[in-house]
Amino acid sequence: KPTLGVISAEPEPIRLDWSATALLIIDMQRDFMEPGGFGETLGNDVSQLARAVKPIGAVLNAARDTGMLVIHTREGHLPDLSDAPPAKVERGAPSLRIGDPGPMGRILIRGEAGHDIISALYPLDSEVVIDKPGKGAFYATELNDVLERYGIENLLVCGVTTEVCVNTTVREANDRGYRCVVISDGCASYFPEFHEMGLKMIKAQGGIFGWVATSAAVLEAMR
Ligand code: TIU
Repeated sequence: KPTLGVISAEPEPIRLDWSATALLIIDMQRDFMEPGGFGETLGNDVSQLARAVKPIGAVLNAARDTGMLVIHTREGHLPDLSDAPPAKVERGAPSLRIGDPGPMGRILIRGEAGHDIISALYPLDSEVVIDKPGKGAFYATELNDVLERYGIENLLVCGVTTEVCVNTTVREANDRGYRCVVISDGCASYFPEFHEMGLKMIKAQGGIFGWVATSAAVLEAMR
């Protein structure tokens, strides 16, 4: 396996040292992905997210084959909601709010079925799982410590949703000095136009927050 790869990305190709690169999979949780989950109770069309599962699975398999560090995140809160600010809990859901009982357990609460990652992308015991109370994966988590411990400089980022948790995480990562390559077909949004613009915002102005590449381009570079 090569130690260096060049990804055909936008706005320009990027050369990565795979030993300093991690795959970061954002919030592929049942509450966001599956009918009956939190995302759908907010009135969203969860079928829009399903298309990201296969591309993520392909890159995940390649990352596992090469021994790349794999990190999964989950958005959620402690059962007592002590890490859920009222400003967040009050938002969004007229019928079901964070912590309320839902069809897959309490909404966005750690340990509940709906909070867990979908079976198709389920983490291996050897992989890192980061539980985050916010949209960004760095806020109030150990993510930066993990990345420093493994000598990570570059992130392949995918997951849901493009304009919310993926964008927030990529913006935070960019400020912290990580090069982010966002996998375009490995991200999705309930709103197709937000997905498209969310990717454009990252790669505009010479890649102001990072790079964007297809899963096929990432897989080609990893071969
Ligand atoms: N993971 C993530 O993006 N959390 C959200 O709440 N996204 C929405 O688009 N609602």
